Amino acid sequence: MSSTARVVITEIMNQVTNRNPNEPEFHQAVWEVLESLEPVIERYPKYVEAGILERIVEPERQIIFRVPWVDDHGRVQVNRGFRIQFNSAIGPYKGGLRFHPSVYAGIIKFLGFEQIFKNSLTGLPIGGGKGGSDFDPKGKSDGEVMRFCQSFMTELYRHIGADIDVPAGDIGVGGREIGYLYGQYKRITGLYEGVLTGKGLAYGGSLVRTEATGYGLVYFTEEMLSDNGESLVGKTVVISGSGNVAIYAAQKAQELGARVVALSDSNGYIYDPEGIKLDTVKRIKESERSRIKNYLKDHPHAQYVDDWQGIWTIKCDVALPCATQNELDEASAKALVTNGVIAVAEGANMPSTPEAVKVFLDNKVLFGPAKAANAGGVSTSALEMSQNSLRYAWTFQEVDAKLKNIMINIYRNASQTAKEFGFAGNLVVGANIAGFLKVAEAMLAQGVV
Ligand code: NDP
Ligand code: 2IT
Repeated sequence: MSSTARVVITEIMNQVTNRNPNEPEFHQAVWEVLESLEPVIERYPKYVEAGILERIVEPERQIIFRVPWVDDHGRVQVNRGFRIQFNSAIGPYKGGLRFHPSVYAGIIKFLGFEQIFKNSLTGLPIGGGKGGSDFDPKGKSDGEVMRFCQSFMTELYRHIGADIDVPAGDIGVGGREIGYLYGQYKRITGLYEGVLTGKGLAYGGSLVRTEATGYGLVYFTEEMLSDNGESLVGKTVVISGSGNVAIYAAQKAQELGARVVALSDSNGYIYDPEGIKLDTVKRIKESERSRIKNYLKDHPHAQYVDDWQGIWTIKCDVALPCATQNELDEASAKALVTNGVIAVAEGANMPSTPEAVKVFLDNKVLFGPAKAANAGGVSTSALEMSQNSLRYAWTFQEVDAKLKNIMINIYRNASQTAKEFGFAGNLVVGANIAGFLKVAEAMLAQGVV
């Protein structure tokens, strides 16, 4: 690779680390993209001359705010709220809200940065943004969650809008939270508009949005396998997490003929060699909001292991990390390879460490990076926005068919782009370049803004 391109990206990376100290997740996400862009910089010096790289790594706007609320014991609690509006070159800011105690600016920036390229890959007109709070919904009553969401929206409402910035769910934010957030937005502004996605079906939500990230992940995986003469039929699948993404990935994988044998949460994993019974998991996670180990109460033949990372030592053909960032490290990747894994596709955002990704690529494991593989959620969010603008609702079959088509196109675009730039089979490079090119062209056309 030319040393000039390397010098350019190294300089930009140094600026990013100096400007954003102590934000390792953000640095990791930026470096992965910049490294992939070396061949683009060589071929198109115009992007460097127009300062596209310096601009794309700097969020357009970062909002940090106080979120005070009163708990069930009458005590005042204070959390920190974030919304990072990263890039609006190709559409209004779009991306989820994460409520988890680990949230700080570096997490929201890494997620917002990834979202720019993911949203571009969907082919739909959405820019990149992300937000959230260090609020921990675990163990909170519905009343506490409602009061927190109302306080959060009482600040956020002034920064968002159906044509400005459209948040959605992520870790710790599902249908319940979106409902409370929407109610407060409507109450303050008086607007009945598509300002959030992932809404309930009774008030403007889209069919398939709940299932979309998991279904999309599996459509992507099936396309990746089929392009390599394989399919999910009869395959053993391990999925980490047991939240929204993991549950619906498991459901679609089972529908397509795979056997899903494990799921996890942040404490440990369950292994059911007969195949996970999803009705039980849905009851535990969606209704009871309790722990995955309770699966054994209904299915005593299954095993529970109190070590969430141990899930990657289970022998499988396909691994779908669907919990959180950096959950799959080099040792786990090596264990998967030793056990004969043929495909890994990321449902979570940045779940594989850079060392793990290298192990997969070096060993010719089919590897679907998050930006491409988990884009089904935000794609269906964009379809929800379309339906809200039309004041119309498509059927389940219509939305599902569009989602499947989008995922197949993302796979083909990433795969084709990787080939074009001399990295055939490397979907990390392919997805980063394909996502970047559309945003870069839009930024170039719109001048220095
Ligand atoms: P949920 O809150 O529904 O579920 C999160 C799951 O991951 C839970 O099982 C949780 O376990 C586990 N988890 C969370 N943090 C950790 C941790 N630090 N260590 C181990 N396990 C952890 O979130 P989603 O399913 O929506 O999100 C999962 C991933 O998918 C995230 O990376 C998210 O960014 C990504 N994603 C989500 C999309 C969506 O539409 N929802 C779209 C695209 C990507 P526990 O209950 O113990 O915390
Ligand atoms: O990471 C993601 O793409 C999401 N959490 C979904 C974002 C969205 O706007 O639907």
